[in-house]
Formats: sequence, structure tokens, C-alpha cells
Amino acid sequence: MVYEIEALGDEATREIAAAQDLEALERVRVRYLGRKSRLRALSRQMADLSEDERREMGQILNRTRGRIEALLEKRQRELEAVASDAVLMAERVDVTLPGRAPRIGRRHPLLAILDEMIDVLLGLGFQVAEGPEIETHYYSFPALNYPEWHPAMDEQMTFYVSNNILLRSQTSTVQIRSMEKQEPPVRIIVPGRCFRRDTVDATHSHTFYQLEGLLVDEGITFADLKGTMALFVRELFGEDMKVRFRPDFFPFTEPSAEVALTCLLCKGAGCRVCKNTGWLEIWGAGMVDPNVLCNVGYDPEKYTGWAFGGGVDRLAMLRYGIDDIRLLYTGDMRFLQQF
Ligand code: 2U9
Repeated sequence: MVYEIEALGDEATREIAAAQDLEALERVRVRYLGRKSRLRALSRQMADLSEDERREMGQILNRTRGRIEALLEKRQRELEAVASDAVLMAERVDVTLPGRAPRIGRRHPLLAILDEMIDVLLGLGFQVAEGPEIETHYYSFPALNYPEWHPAMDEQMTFYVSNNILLRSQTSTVQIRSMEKQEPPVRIIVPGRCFRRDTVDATHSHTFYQLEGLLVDEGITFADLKGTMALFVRELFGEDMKVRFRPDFFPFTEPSAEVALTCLLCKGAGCRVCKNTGWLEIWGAGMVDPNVLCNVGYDPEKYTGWAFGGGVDRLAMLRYGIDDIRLLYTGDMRFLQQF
């Protein structure tokens, strides 16, 4: 019996050491210490022994049970530590990995410079007016004093949706609509997208942006136009900027002028971009033609006004050193992320 008890103890020791997880260990515990275990059977058999033998066997049995319990507890702590290590490993976070930076949006260069221009003009008392990009023939041409034979009306120049409906080729249509709705004084600027049937290359786009301004009131003169344009370029590009007016012709203004500003690149010294003149011919301007005022029901004897207009794309290209207008319209993130 002594031999059997000691053999049981050795067997349990081996199995406890071999248990690889907590469930296996529990099975070992039930097998060696449970109600149906051989240790329990042996202690029941002790009833048949003499008192001396019972005492001796009892001591050996208790020692063996104590040894098994101690080993079980030790192994249980080991396996619990392994299990929590496994959880930690599974939930491990590598804090040295590079993070995923959120993509931050930014202003498109075209709209960035347009916003700056609008800011300056709002400061001078103008309000922003908007209108449809798809226009009627009337607002596009007759209302703006274009003669019936004007080449701008040709379908080689303008995108037509139908005979009477077209994509606006300038934002001046919005000024007509605004004037129809109100009496002077009118002080508006119209930023917006326009369309012309140009063959696309590095300097031409069928879609482009314009900014126009219109001021109509009693006693408005060409001197106000010159002063406003001079202030505009100084606010926009710096104190040293100047404007130059030269005669030009537009159907909707009379007299009309081409407006140049000091070359942004050479500051007037002369360079390749300004063809050594020191000037960039960027805008057109003039006194609103009396016929246009009549068309919207204003009395040209009472009111006078002026307007200016120009492309935004070329200014954005000059400011940011962009050499191909198509880059402004392809939505290529590699290009746009630079601004
Ligand atoms: C009304 C009356 C007059 C707006 C003006 C220009 C001169 C002009 C062109 C420059 C290059 C357009 O982008 S471009 O092709 N524009 O030269 N625009 S005066 O005159 C107006 C506008 C509205 C009712």
C-alpha cells in the first residue's frame, strides 16, 4: 500500500508537469484528488487496518495529498501567467509603427487667389452676385450690346445647348440680371466659371474663371475706375504695384480700356513672361455703354457706371508658377497637394 501511494504521487507529479493548459490541469486534479480518485479509495481501505498501521498510512496519504495539492497550485499559477501573456501578445500594439496621417484638404490655387480678390473688393464695398452658368442668348449677347453679326456668337466660339441656350462665355450676364432686379446704386462683383470653345493647350482651357466688377450710380467717372483698379492691385499684390490703361474696344463698354499691371515676376524690370515690357495685360475695363444701361431700364442721362473684368486662371498661374492651365482642371492630387 505504501508503495502504491508513493507511485501515485510520482505519477501525479509527472502529469501535473505535463499539463499544458488550465483545463488539462483541472482534469489531473479531479483524477488524483476527486471523489472517485485512487487516493480516496485507498483512504477508505484504511478502515481494515490496525490502529498503528492506520496512523502510519494516514500520515503517508496526507503527505502525498499535500504534495499533489502544492504541485497543482504551483502549476496553476504558471499556466495562468502563460495565459495572460498570450492575451497580452495577441493584443500587442507596436507603438513604433508610423501613424496613418489624416488627409487634410486645402484650397485649390484657383479659388485661393479668387478668394483673395473677393476679400479686397468686399473691403471696397462691393457685394458678390451669382447667376446661372447655362444662359440664354439674350443675356449673353443682345443685352450686352453685341451687334447681331458678332463672331462671339458663332458656334465655333461658344458652346450651345440649343439655339437659344448656351454655356456663358463671360460673367457679364449676371450683372444684367442683377441690374434688372434693382435700381442704382449697384456695386457688385461676379466671380464665376465660364466656357469657350477653345482648343485646349497649355494656355487655353474650354473652362476658365472670371471675375468682373460693376459700379453704377449718379456721377460715376472713369477716374473712379482708375483709382479703384490701382487700389485693387496694391491690396492684392503689394504697395509697388501699378496699373496702366490703354484704349481698347468691348461692345458693352464705351470708352473701353485694356488694363495692365506691373509684372508679378520681374516687378516691372522686364522679363520673358512680360515680353520685356514690365506689364501684364490682365484685365479689360470701361464705362458701361449707355445702350446697356437702357437695356436694363436705367436712364443713361442720370446714371453712369463702369465695369472691369478678367480671367483668374492666368493670375493663379503667375502667382504660383504653374506653366500649364490644364493642371488647374484635372484634379491631380500630386499637383494640388503642393499648395
Ligand atoms: C456689364 C457691363 C460691362 C465687364 C468687362 C471686360 C472689360 C473684359 C475680358 C477680359 C479677359 C474677359 O476673361 S476675359 O476674356 N473682359 O475685358 N469685361 S469690361 O464689363 C461689363 C460687364 C457687365 C453689364
